[in-house]
Amino acid sequence: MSDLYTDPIGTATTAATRLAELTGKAKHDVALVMGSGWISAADALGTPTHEFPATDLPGFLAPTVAGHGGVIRSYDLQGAHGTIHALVFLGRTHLYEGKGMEPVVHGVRTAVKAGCKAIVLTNACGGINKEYKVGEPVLIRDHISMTAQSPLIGADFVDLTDLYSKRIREIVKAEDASLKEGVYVHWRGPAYETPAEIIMLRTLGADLVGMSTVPEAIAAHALGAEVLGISLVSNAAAGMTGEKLSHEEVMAAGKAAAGRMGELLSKVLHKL
Ligand code: 8IG
Repeated sequence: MSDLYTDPIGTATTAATRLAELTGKAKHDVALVMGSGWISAADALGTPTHEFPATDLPGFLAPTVAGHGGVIRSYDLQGAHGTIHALVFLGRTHLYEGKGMEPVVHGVRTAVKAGCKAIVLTNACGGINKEYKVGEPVLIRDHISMTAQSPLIGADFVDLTDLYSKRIREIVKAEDASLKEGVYVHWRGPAYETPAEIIMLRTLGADLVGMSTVPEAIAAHALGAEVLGISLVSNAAAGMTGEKLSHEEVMAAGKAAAGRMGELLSKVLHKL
Protein backbone atom coordinates (compact mmCIF):
# COMPACT_ATOMS: atom_id res chain seq x y z
CA MET A 1 0.00 0.00 0.00
CA SER A 2 1.30 3.44 -0.87
CA ASP A 3 1.14 6.50 1.35
CA LEU A 4 -1.87 7.70 -0.61
CA TYR A 5 -4.05 4.96 0.87
CA THR A 6 -2.69 5.01 4.41
CA ASP A 7 -2.35 8.80 4.67
CA PRO A 8 -4.32 10.56 1.89
CA ILE A 9 -4.33 14.00 3.51
CA GLY A 10 -0.64 13.81 4.35
CA THR A 11 0.14 12.78 0.77
CA ALA A 12 -1.87 15.74 -0.54
CA THR A 13 0.12 18.04 1.75
CA THR A 14 3.39 16.58 0.43
CA ALA A 15 2.16 16.98 -3.16
CA ALA A 16 1.25 20.61 -2.45
CA THR A 17 4.76 21.27 -1.12
CA ARG A 18 6.27 19.68 -4.25
CA LEU A 19 3.93 21.79 -6.41
CA ALA A 20 5.19 24.96 -4.71
CA GLU A 21 8.79 23.87 -5.43
CA LEU A 22 8.09 23.04 -9.08
CA THR A 23 6.22 26.30 -9.78
CA GLY A 24 8.01 28.67 -7.42
CA LYS A 25 4.57 29.75 -6.18
CA ALA A 26 4.11 29.43 -2.42
CA LYS A 27 0.38 29.09 -2.95
CA HIS A 28 -2.31 28.82 -5.61
CA ASP A 29 -5.67 30.60 -5.37
CA VAL A 30 -8.08 28.59 -7.49
CA ALA A 31 -8.05 25.16 -9.12
CA LEU A 32 -9.86 23.78 -12.14
CA VAL A 33 -10.37 20.13 -12.96
CA MET A 34 -10.97 19.77 -16.68
CA GLY A 35 -13.02 16.75 -17.72
CA SER A 36 -13.33 15.15 -21.14
CA GLY A 37 -13.89 17.72 -23.82
CA TRP A 38 -12.90 20.59 -21.51
CA ILE A 39 -9.18 20.36 -22.16
CA SER A 40 -9.38 22.78 -25.09
CA ALA A 41 -11.33 25.21 -22.89
CA ALA A 42 -8.20 25.42 -20.71
CA ASP A 43 -6.30 26.79 -23.68
CA ALA A 44 -8.50 29.91 -23.52
CA LEU A 45 -6.76 30.77 -20.25
CA GLY A 46 -3.62 31.64 -22.22
CA THR A 47 -0.11 30.32 -21.76
CA PRO A 48 0.67 28.48 -18.53
CA THR A 49 3.79 29.36 -16.59
CA HIS A 50 4.35 25.65 -15.89
CA GLU A 51 3.11 22.35 -17.28
CA PHE A 52 4.14 18.88 -16.15
CA PRO A 53 2.77 15.33 -15.88
CA ALA A 54 0.62 14.83 -12.79
CA THR A 55 2.84 11.88 -11.92
CA ASP A 56 5.63 14.38 -11.11
CA LEU A 57 3.75 14.97 -7.82
CA PRO A 58 3.46 12.27 -5.16
CA GLY A 59 0.24 10.21 -5.15
CA PHE A 60 -0.95 10.79 -8.75
CA LEU A 61 -1.69 7.86 -11.05
CA ALA A 62 -0.93 7.76 -14.77
CA PRO A 63 -4.08 8.45 -16.86
CA THR A 64 -5.90 5.52 -18.47
CA VAL A 65 -8.64 7.06 -20.67
CA ALA A 66 -8.14 8.64 -24.12
CA GLY A 67 -8.69 12.40 -23.90
CA HIS A 68 -8.08 12.47 -20.13
CA GLY A 69 -4.71 14.15 -19.98
CA GLY A 70 -3.05 13.56 -16.61
CA VAL A 71 -1.30 16.92 -16.94
CA ILE A 72 -1.03 19.76 -14.43
CA ARG A 73 -0.68 23.40 -15.44
CA SER A 74 -0.06 26.53 -13.41
CA TYR A 75 -1.24 29.90 -14.72
CA ASP A 76 -0.72 33.51 -13.67
CA LEU A 77 -3.98 35.22 -14.61
CA GLN A 78 -4.09 39.00 -14.69
CA GLY A 79 -7.30 40.61 -13.50
CA ALA A 80 -8.72 43.82 -12.12
CA HIS A 81 -7.50 42.96 -8.60
CA GLY A 82 -4.04 41.74 -9.57
CA THR A 83 -2.61 38.35 -10.45
CA ILE A 84 -4.17 35.08 -9.38
CA HIS A 85 -2.41 31.75 -9.46
CA ALA A 86 -4.61 29.10 -11.06
CA LEU A 87 -3.92 25.39 -10.93
CA VAL A 88 -5.40 23.34 -13.76
CA PHE A 89 -5.71 19.57 -13.88
CA LEU A 90 -6.16 18.23 -17.39
CA GLY A 91 -7.80 14.91 -16.74
CA ARG A 92 -8.79 13.12 -13.55
CA THR A 93 -8.98 9.66 -12.02
CA HIS A 94 -12.46 8.10 -11.98
CA LEU A 95 -14.04 5.68 -9.52
CA TYR A 96 -14.65 3.20 -12.35
CA GLU A 97 -10.89 2.75 -12.72
CA GLY A 98 -11.11 0.57 -9.63
CA LYS A 99 -8.29 2.18 -7.65
CA GLY A 100 -10.62 3.34 -4.88
CA MET A 101 -11.57 6.82 -3.75
CA GLU A 102 -8.15 8.11 -2.72
CA PRO A 103 -6.73 8.71 -6.23
CA VAL A 104 -10.08 10.17 -7.38
CA VAL A 105 -9.91 13.03 -4.86
CA HIS A 106 -6.13 13.43 -4.58
CA GLY A 107 -6.03 16.34 -7.05
CA VAL A 108 -8.58 18.49 -5.25
CA ARG A 109 -7.04 17.70 -1.86
CA THR A 110 -3.64 18.72 -3.22
CA ALA A 111 -5.19 21.93 -4.58
CA VAL A 112 -6.77 22.84 -1.24
CA LYS A 113 -3.51 22.07 0.59
CA ALA A 114 -1.78 24.32 -1.98
CA GLY A 115 -4.01 27.19 -0.86
CA CYS A 116 -6.95 27.03 -3.28
CA LYS A 117 -10.12 28.46 -1.72
CA ALA A 118 -12.29 27.70 -4.76
CA ILE A 119 -12.36 24.56 -6.89
CA VAL A 120 -13.99 24.46 -10.31
CA LEU A 121 -15.01 20.94 -11.33
CA THR A 122 -15.95 20.44 -14.96
CA ASN A 123 -17.21 17.31 -16.65
CA ALA A 124 -18.91 15.92 -19.71
CA CYS A 125 -22.16 14.15 -19.00
CA GLY A 126 -25.40 12.79 -20.33
CA GLY A 127 -28.46 15.05 -20.38
CA ILE A 128 -31.51 13.55 -18.67
CA ASN A 129 -33.54 16.76 -18.59
CA LYS A 130 -35.29 17.06 -21.95
CA GLU A 131 -34.77 20.84 -22.02
CA TYR A 132 -31.01 20.45 -22.39
CA LYS A 133 -29.26 20.49 -25.75
CA VAL A 134 -26.05 18.66 -26.63
CA GLY A 135 -23.17 21.12 -26.29
CA GLU A 136 -24.86 23.13 -23.53
CA PRO A 137 -22.97 23.86 -20.28
CA VAL A 138 -25.12 23.48 -17.14
CA LEU A 139 -24.23 24.62 -13.60
CA ILE A 140 -24.52 21.88 -11.00
CA ARG A 141 -26.96 22.97 -8.29
CA ASP A 142 -26.96 19.74 -6.30
CA HIS A 143 -26.14 16.07 -6.73
CA ILE A 144 -27.41 12.56 -6.13
CA SER A 145 -24.77 9.92 -5.44
CA MET A 146 -25.68 6.53 -6.90
CA THR A 147 -22.33 4.98 -5.95
CA ALA A 148 -22.94 4.87 -2.19
CA GLN A 149 -19.24 5.69 -1.76
CA SER A 150 -17.69 8.64 0.05
CA PRO A 151 -14.12 9.92 -0.05
CA LEU A 152 -14.43 10.66 3.69
CA ILE A 153 -13.46 8.14 6.33
CA GLY A 154 -14.45 8.28 9.98
CA ALA A 155 -16.77 10.60 11.87
CA ASP A 156 -16.47 13.46 9.37
CA PHE A 157 -20.16 14.45 9.29
CA VAL A 158 -19.95 17.32 6.81
CA ASP A 159 -22.99 19.35 5.84
CA LEU A 160 -23.64 19.30 2.07
CA THR A 161 -26.53 21.78 1.97
CA ASP A 162 -24.49 24.37 0.04
CA LEU A 163 -22.00 21.98 -1.56
CA TYR A 164 -22.20 23.70 -4.96
CA SER A 165 -21.71 27.25 -3.72
CA LYS A 166 -24.74 29.42 -4.38
CA ARG A 167 -22.49 32.47 -4.07
CA ILE A 168 -20.26 31.28 -6.93
CA ARG A 169 -23.22 30.16 -9.07
CA GLU A 170 -24.63 33.69 -8.83
CA ILE A 171 -21.28 35.15 -9.93
CA VAL A 172 -21.23 32.86 -12.96
CA LYS A 173 -24.85 33.57 -13.89
CA ALA A 174 -24.15 37.29 -13.67
CA GLU A 175 -21.61 36.65 -16.45
CA ASP A 176 -23.98 34.48 -18.52
CA ALA A 177 -27.66 34.68 -17.62
CA SER A 178 -28.55 31.95 -20.15
CA LEU A 179 -26.88 29.24 -18.04
CA LYS A 180 -29.25 26.64 -16.61
CA GLU A 181 -28.78 24.75 -13.36
CA GLY A 182 -29.37 21.07 -12.69
CA VAL A 183 -28.99 18.09 -10.40
CA TYR A 184 -26.06 15.83 -11.32
CA VAL A 185 -26.12 12.09 -10.65
CA HIS A 186 -22.87 10.24 -10.06
CA TRP A 187 -23.09 6.88 -11.82
CA ARG A 188 -20.07 4.67 -11.22
CA GLY A 189 -19.79 3.34 -14.76
CA PRO A 190 -17.86 2.48 -16.79
CA ALA A 191 -20.98 1.18 -18.51
CA TYR A 192 -23.52 3.90 -19.28
CA GLU A 193 -27.05 3.60 -17.90
CA THR A 194 -29.78 1.54 -19.46
CA PRO A 195 -32.85 3.38 -20.79
CA ALA A 196 -34.82 2.06 -17.79
CA GLU A 197 -32.21 3.46 -15.41
CA ILE A 198 -32.48 6.87 -17.08
CA ILE A 199 -36.23 6.88 -16.48
CA MET A 200 -35.53 5.91 -12.86
CA LEU A 201 -32.97 8.71 -12.45
CA ARG A 202 -35.29 11.31 -13.99
CA THR A 203 -38.01 10.18 -11.57
CA LEU A 204 -35.56 10.69 -8.70
CA GLY A 205 -35.00 14.31 -9.70
CA ALA A 206 -31.85 14.07 -11.81
CA ASP A 207 -31.07 16.35 -14.76
CA LEU A 208 -27.52 15.26 -15.63
CA VAL A 209 -25.66 11.96 -15.32
CA GLY A 210 -21.94 11.31 -15.33
CA MET A 211 -19.10 9.36 -13.79
CA SER A 212 -17.15 12.00 -11.85
CA THR A 213 -17.25 15.25 -9.86
CA VAL A 214 -19.26 14.17 -6.80
CA PRO A 215 -16.38 12.63 -4.77
CA GLU A 216 -14.15 15.60 -5.61
CA ALA A 217 -16.84 18.10 -4.61
CA ILE A 218 -17.32 16.36 -1.25
CA ALA A 219 -13.59 16.08 -0.56
CA ALA A 220 -12.93 19.74 -1.45
CA HIS A 221 -15.88 20.97 0.62
CA ALA A 222 -14.84 18.85 3.60
CA LEU A 223 -11.46 20.65 3.55
CA GLY A 224 -13.20 24.04 3.47
CA ALA A 225 -13.03 25.02 -0.23
CA GLU A 226 -15.95 26.44 -2.18
CA VAL A 227 -17.02 24.38 -5.19
CA LEU A 228 -18.34 25.28 -8.63
CA GLY A 229 -19.49 22.39 -10.83
CA ILE A 230 -20.13 22.78 -14.55
CA SER A 231 -21.36 19.94 -16.75
CA LEU A 232 -21.13 19.94 -20.49
CA VAL A 233 -24.09 18.03 -21.87
CA SER A 234 -22.33 15.80 -24.39
CA ASN A 235 -25.10 13.40 -25.30
CA ALA A 236 -28.75 12.81 -24.59
CA ALA A 237 -28.94 10.07 -21.93
CA ALA A 238 -29.62 6.47 -22.92
CA GLY A 239 -32.92 5.75 -24.60
CA MET A 240 -33.79 9.39 -25.29
CA THR A 241 -32.94 9.61 -28.99
CA GLY A 242 -32.64 6.08 -30.38
CA GLU A 243 -28.89 6.66 -30.86
CA LYS A 244 -26.20 4.68 -29.05
CA LEU A 245 -23.76 6.54 -26.76
CA SER A 246 -20.19 6.94 -27.98
CA HIS A 247 -16.99 8.37 -26.56
CA GLU A 248 -16.35 10.07 -29.93
CA GLU A 249 -19.63 11.98 -29.65
CA VAL A 250 -18.54 13.20 -26.21
CA MET A 251 -15.20 14.48 -27.45
CA ALA A 252 -16.82 16.22 -30.43
CA ALA A 253 -19.35 18.03 -28.20
CA GLY A 254 -16.47 19.25 -26.06
CA LYS A 255 -14.53 20.60 -29.01
CA ALA A 256 -17.60 22.44 -30.30
CA ALA A 257 -18.34 24.12 -26.94
CA ALA A 258 -14.74 24.78 -25.87
CA GLY A 259 -14.66 28.42 -26.98
CA ARG A 260 -17.77 29.44 -25.04
CA MET A 261 -16.65 27.60 -21.93
CA GLY A 262 -13.07 28.83 -22.02
CA GLU A 263 -14.31 32.41 -22.28
CA LEU A 264 -16.72 31.90 -19.39
CA LEU A 265 -14.00 30.41 -17.19
CA SER A 266 -11.47 33.13 -17.89
CA LYS A 267 -14.09 35.79 -17.01
CA VAL A 268 -15.23 34.26 -13.73
CA LEU A 269 -11.95 33.00 -12.22
CA HIS A 270 -10.92 36.48 -11.07
CA LYS A 271 -14.22 36.98 -9.31
CA LEU A 272 -14.34 33.85 -7.21
I1 8IG B 1 -19.93 12.31 -21.67
O1 8IG B 1 -24.83 9.42 -20.68
C1 8IG B 1 -21.06 11.19 -20.66
N1 8IG B 1 -20.68 10.68 -19.49
N2 8IG B 1 -23.12 7.90 -16.71
N3 8IG B 1 -24.00 8.66 -18.72
C2 8IG B 1 -22.97 8.61 -17.81
N4 8IG B 1 -21.83 9.24 -17.98
C3 8IG B 1 -21.71 9.94 -19.10
C4 8IG B 1 -22.70 10.05 -20.08
C5 8IG B 1 -23.91 9.37 -19.88
N5 8IG B 1 -22.26 10.83 -21.06
